[in-house]
Amino acid sequence: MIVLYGAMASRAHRVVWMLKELELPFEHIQTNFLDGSTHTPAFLAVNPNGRVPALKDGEFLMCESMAINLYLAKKYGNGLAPANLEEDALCTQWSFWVVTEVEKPLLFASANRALFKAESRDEEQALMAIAKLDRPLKVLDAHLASRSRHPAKDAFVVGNRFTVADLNIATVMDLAPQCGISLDAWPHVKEWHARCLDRPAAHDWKSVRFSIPRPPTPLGLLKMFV
Ligand SMILES: N[C@@H](CCC(=O)N[C@@H](CS)C(=O)NCC(=O)O)C(=O)O
Repeated sequence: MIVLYGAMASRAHRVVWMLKELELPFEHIQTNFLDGSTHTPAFLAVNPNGRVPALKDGEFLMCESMAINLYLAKKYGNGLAPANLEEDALCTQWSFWVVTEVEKPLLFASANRALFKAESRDEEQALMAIAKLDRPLKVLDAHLASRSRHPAKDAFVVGNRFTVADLNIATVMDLAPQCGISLDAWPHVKEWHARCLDRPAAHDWKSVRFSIPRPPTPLGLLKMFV
């Protein structure tokens, strides 16, 4: 039996997408990270980091959304899994890439555009964060452009099919369309992202709306995003 901890309005939605792609039944424990539920002794026994998502697969317990998705793809297979060692390396590479290069500026921009209450948003900070996205998204844009087969624009990040690499990158970038962050500057990324989000397994996320409180001090803000 698979158990997923974490509400949809959290990084747990990344794993819900993967579980649905793989058509795996699972128990969903909607642990809310905003009300202290991730810091109870019971939850800390599941994930001592006090964060969601966490996953239990039988007796096996793990955390970290990208690693969970790589595990699920490899264990439960189908075309989403890497087909060989080189694809495995590239799926890992792109999963690390998106959380180190894209996630924080995108989250910061999204918070200042939509996730913080209107009176706590700062458009200048949003624009600075969006500017930081240019370097990594140019890299992804050029990568996808080099893989596009004409006339169809059907490029994928690794191999010539949708894999865990596409899913992991696309799900980190989910906040962009929700939070009014245009991908127009990176047309191949925009087209690829829309195509990924069109997959039925990704649809649950479309209806999720949430807000996060802006930390009261600049240090709190730094701790939240850096
Ligand atoms: N790198 C982790 C980050 C997990 C994370 O920060 N989760 C947030 C919710 S989206 C959380 O649980 N925060 C609770 C806290 O920081 O106390 C992952 O990708 O799984």
